[in-house]
Amino acid sequence: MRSGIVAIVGRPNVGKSSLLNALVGQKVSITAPKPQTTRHRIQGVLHGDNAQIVFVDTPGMHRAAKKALNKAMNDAASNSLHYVDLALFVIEAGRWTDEDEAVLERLKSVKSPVALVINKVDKFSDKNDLLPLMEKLAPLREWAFVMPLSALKGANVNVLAKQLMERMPEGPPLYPEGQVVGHDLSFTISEMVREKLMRSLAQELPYALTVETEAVEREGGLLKASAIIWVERDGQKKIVIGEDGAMLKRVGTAARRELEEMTGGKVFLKLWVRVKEGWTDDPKALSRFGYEGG
Ligand SMILES: Nc1nc2c(ncn2[C@@H]2O[C@H](COP(=O)(O)OP(=O)(O)OP(=O)(O)O)[C@@H](O)[C@H]2O)c(=O)[nH]1
Ligand SMILES: [Mg+2]
Repeated sequence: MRSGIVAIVGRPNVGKSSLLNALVGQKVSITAPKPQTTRHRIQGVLHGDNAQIVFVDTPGMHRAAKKALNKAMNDAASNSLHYVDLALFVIEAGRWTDEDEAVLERLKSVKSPVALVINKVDKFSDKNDLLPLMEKLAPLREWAFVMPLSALKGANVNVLAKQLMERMPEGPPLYPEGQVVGHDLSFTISEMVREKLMRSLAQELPYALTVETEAVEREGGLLKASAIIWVERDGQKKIVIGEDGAMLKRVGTAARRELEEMTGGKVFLKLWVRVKEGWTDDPKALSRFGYEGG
């Protein structure tokens, strides 16, 4: 039996969470077209015949670390690199930015092997167009391997999984058989609501909110949950609620539907919006909301 831990790191929006979900075959980590979607370390487990891999999805490492929340996110990503058997450095095909460069720099102090994953290759119909970037990156450090793939289309994801399984050290499974998700239902509910908010709200507003699941209880086949959407200002609260509550209703319905699909049963989800001024830069509030190092 082989088992190990693989961290998935990179700048925001390159598709790290999409890759985790593709690797383990179910949605463990939320995704959105906006950068800085993931805010915590998220574990998802791949069970093979003779191997188990615990993947750790991480927040995109970013520069504008002005607020305590940004620092907590960058720390969560950075801290995931201790004690891993391998790190996957994910970049986007055809795009190399200063933020990628900064992640590469951060990886210099990592002792475990690092593999380069070039995601979103589906955006290139002619795969020869990928070669210049691959040639540029190959000599930048020693790579365990270089793997072009598409997390979205599933291209090469199984090849990556196989490569990784062969590289894991011998050892007993870290998770019980069949368990794919590393976190509890409360966290899943908060994240699902936050994903729908990330996808529905324009511009900066998603960065001013967090979701806290207040209560979860099962009543027969029914799952009853309530969650608070915390924002920083009254004006933001109005936008999240929307005209006649339309936005909140849309977000709640979308989150409920997906939770029902996930649990296979009926879900009742109640959402509230509250204001906590300056929570994104307040270590005490961050700690209460479950952020790294808060
Ligand atoms: N075309 C294409 N889009 C992709 C692929 N993988 C991810 N995406 C899209 O890229 C966007 C970002 O994906 P995420 O998985 O949320 O990216 P992330 O790296 O986890 O982002 P952060 O959590 O913000 O750091 C989403 O709109 C995805 O649908 C891919 O292989 N091809
Ligand atoms: Mg993510």
